[in-house]
Amino acid sequence: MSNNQPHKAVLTSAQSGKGTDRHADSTTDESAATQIKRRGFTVIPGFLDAQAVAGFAENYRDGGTLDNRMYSLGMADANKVEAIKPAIRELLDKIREGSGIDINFIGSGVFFATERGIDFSWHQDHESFFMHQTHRNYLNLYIPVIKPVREKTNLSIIPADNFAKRSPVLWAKLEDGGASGAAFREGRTTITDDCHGGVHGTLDYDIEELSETPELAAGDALLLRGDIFHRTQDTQTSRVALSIRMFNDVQTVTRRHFEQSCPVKNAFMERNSAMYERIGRVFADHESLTFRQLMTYAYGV
Ligand SMILES: O=C(O)CCC(=O)C(=O)O
Ligand SMILES: [Fe+2]
Repeated sequence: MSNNQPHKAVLTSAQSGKGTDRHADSTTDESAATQIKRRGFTVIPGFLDAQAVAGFAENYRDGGTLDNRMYSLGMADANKVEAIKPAIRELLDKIREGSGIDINFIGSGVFFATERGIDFSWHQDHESFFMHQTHRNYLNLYIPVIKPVREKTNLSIIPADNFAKRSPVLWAKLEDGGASGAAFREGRTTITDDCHGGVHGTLDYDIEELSETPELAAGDALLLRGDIFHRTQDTQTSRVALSIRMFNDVQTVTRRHFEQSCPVKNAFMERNSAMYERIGRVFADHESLTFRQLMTYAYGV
């Protein structure tokens, strides 16, 4: 997962003219819902006010670390996340109809901090896909809370429409999916399937050519679908982002999917073994169940 590829210059919204800056809505007049559906993301400037930003920044500095040896994530305070849930629900209600994304559960929050070694190359998220088995109805609300420089250390993304326009067949295969990596070497980008092993396909160009980097100030939110490829823009500044995952827990999950494995998935499972062992014990008794049932049986919640 480390970002060992040389980075090409990243297109900013101003350079690309695609309107992904904080005024995207006013310049393109496209609603958040339509943008999520068409492009896979939307930006909400000033989603958190200065006080909430300061509260999460303090929480990061004083807070705990998640027990996951794959990467070091800070843990957000549950009460602080609870306090912003009404605003999140309002946002989800606003996008539900136009995007077709139906979320009924707002999860807990983690912090991605470059000072803790976060520096990810292109990927679709892995662990959420191992757990939920789909990224349909799955969103990442990503909000920098310590952000020294607006144009640096953001999340670079591959908008769905950019991918679909250039490589429609491969994107059709990847849409709603997850647990993929993308690496450019000798003129080709290889997209690996880190759930089943092997590759999903290759691009005969650098995936970087499709990328955009919405520039975020502290408190601005990037709402990103789980199937969208993304990477750390750079690690030149010490940035901390709050990430809250939201999904639909009526989704069915199966033992068959859980048991699919490959070396990359095995590495995740070894380094976050407590969680996968709990989940594995539930699947030992159930061939399929809803995600909500899985959480109830595994954690009693
Ligand atoms: O904060 C970063 O640079 C990476 C974040 C990420 O990969 C995620 O939110 O899934
Ligand atoms: Fe990610």
